[in-house]
Amino acid sequence: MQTPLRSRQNPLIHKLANCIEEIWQKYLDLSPYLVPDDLGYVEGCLEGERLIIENHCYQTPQFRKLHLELAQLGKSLDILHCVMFPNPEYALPIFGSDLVGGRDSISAAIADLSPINVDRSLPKSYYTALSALSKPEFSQPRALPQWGDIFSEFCLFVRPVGTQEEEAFLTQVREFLTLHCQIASTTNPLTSRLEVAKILAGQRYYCTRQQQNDKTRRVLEKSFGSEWTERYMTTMLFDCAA
Ligand code: BLA
Repeated sequence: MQTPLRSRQNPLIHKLANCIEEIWQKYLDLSPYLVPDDLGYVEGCLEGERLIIENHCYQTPQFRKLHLELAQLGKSLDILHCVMFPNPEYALPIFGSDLVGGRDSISAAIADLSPINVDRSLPKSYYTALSALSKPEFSQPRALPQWGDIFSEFCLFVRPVGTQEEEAFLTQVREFLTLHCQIASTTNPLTSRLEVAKILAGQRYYCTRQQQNDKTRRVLEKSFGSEWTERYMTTMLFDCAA
């Protein structure tokens, strides 16, 4: 068997991948999530370098899909992508994280608990818990792109410089994830169909915004072409619940 992709990736990606899975296993009641046959492990190479993608998916009572994706483009680019899609019966924010970089350093590290209700505010329990976290300083904060209006005021988006900032990023994501899993596990489902419809609309908006990330699209298109990429971005990365 091949060695797992993460052991050949940037060390921060390897650590965050392990951290995410540990927290999921510790706090949530995981069951398997069936990934379409041809999308669990994919390799593509149209022009230039080879892109390898490894998908890890689960579901739980509160989350219709927990998605951790690891990807590697040639020797130059390592990627971690993670999204936790709540079941629409639960008024929970969407946890998302993306790490992008080379073997030696990470250029983009982002993590957020993104609100999906109409007024784009987080549930009070989240707001209180997130406000109580210490806010580490990073020397190179990054500005959100235009489509980034989905992110919360607690969104962390930086280029982490050096091991200390990398550890600070990891710690912050661990705290986001821990409080998210703890709050989600004690949240009751909605009973009103109207409320559920509103959640679905919010999740759909989140997905359409994420699908506008041209940087992701370009990497995928180079190895797999535009048709495959469109299918992948709308069914695997950011599929909107029906
Ligand atoms: C940025 N995402 C990027 C970049 C690349 C990718 C190459 C540019 C890195 C940089 O600016 O330094 C590529 N990301 C990918 C690919 C996949 C991926 C190919 O996940 C999957 C196979 N993106 C997400 C999620 C979030 C996210 C869940 O998938 C946030 C929760 C955010 N990625 C995100 C943002 C940027 C980014 C905000 C910066 C975009 C910009 O500056 O224009």
